[in-house]
Amino acid sequence: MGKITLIKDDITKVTAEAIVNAANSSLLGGGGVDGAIHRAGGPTILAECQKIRAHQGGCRVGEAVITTAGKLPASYVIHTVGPRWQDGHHDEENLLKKAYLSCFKLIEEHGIKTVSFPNISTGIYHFPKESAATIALAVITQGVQDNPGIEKVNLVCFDEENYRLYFKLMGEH
Ligand code: AR6
Repeated sequence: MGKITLIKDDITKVTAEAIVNAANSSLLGGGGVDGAIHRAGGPTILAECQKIRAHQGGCRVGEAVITTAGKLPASYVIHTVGPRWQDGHHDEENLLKKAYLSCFKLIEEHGIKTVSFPNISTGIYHFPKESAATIALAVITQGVQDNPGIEKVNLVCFDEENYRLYFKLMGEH
């Protein structure tokens, strides 16, 4: 866990080479962390998202796209789309895993060394937080092991409940 740091903060305030956004398939922004990232980063991020939309028609659940980061303290924003929780029988766990994995694919392709993740799907998409944290930690731990170029991963929790959960689960490793 040496390269993985737990932080309780607003992800737009944390410096890293890449910031992961919990976006939606339209890539046109929204509430939660997506809204915060577009607000803090400024209009260039949305302009790039619109170009991606024109080219490939948005971003499917479980996939990810990359833009620059505008005014954020970062070089890139990786926009991934987590699943909306329905009842647990709509492939939600696998799709959440895929969303994190898609980020690691872009991290590798772009030689990114430091990255901050929010708790994807655990807000407006209502994914149960403990299960989401378990999936996130498993994929992130593996991703860091598989890519020695990664120097630091920030797990940025905004709400107290997620922060406590991650703190507990990371203590168990
Ligand atoms: N910094 C870090 N984490 C944050 C911030 C912030 N500034 N704001 C919220 N969170 P959510 P989702 C946490 O709802 O569930 C958007 O409208 C929040 O506490 O942002 O994946 C998109 O456009 C929660 O733990 O994303 C989609 O339509 C986590 O970020 C939809 O919401 C994720 O909550 C995606 O829903």
